[in-house]
Amino acid sequence: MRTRVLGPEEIERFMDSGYATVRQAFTARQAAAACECVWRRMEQKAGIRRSDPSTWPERYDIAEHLRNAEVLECFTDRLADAIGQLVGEHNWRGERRWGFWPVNFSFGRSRPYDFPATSWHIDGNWFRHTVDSPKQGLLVIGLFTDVEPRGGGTILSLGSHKRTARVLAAHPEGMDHRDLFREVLSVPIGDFYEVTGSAGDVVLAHPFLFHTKGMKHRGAPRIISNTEAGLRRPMTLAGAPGDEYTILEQSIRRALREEPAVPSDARSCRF
Ligand SMILES: O=C(O)CCC(=O)C(=O)O
Repeated sequence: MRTRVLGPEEIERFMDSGYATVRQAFTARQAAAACECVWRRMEQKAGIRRSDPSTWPERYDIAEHLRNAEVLECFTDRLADAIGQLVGEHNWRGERRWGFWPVNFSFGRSRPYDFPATSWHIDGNWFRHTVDSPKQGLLVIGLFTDVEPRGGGTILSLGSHKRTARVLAAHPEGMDHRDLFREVLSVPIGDFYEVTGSAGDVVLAHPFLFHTKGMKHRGAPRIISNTEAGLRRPMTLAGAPGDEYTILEQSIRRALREEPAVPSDARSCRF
């Protein structure tokens, strides 16, 4: 019998908090080989040299997919299985690619460490957002370097996917991403969580989960890749009796049924 990558605890974390982690979805050796390609590309595009910290900006985004074999190899069968578990293996479009690449060298190092109140968003500025949209599927965050606490990890607002689901359900005509951000963030968000882990870990985040870049006070440059796991068709959220729902669909159905919870340490945030 085939073993599933995500156990019940991770599935429940995805439904309730909005993310599940696949530890060592690829190896540290594979991650290091992919990082060589990232450094080469940063040098070609922006003159950023690994050997010369004076060329390092606070942050740099390679806004493209990298097609090198070393990079593609990091999209392993194990990762594909975990994605299939959440969105349904036949629903996922199956595109195994990495990009884009937010590299955090020292963002916010001159200020005291805190969770930023700005740049909060969900991904997808290229489509109109609806509660059943197939475009994003998941936010896939691949860690290509180790990320220690305060080491520049992405900050998630746990549970915010539920509020996004409610806002989108109230707008069946769909929303432009900026209108969506404004409406979701018109109330304080909280339950902030910093993504840390080892090179090769992958966080599978809910497509509706608000996140932002974290400050970086420690460690070597942090390299991640953000990609999506687009779906073949819109999600089914209100099917016929007896229909089966994917975990992603179940999470949205649950969010729409539940009473909204007040997040802890909530604060006003914006895009
Ligand atoms: O750099 C990060 O950790 C987050 C980046 C991000 O969310 C984005 O650029 O969409």
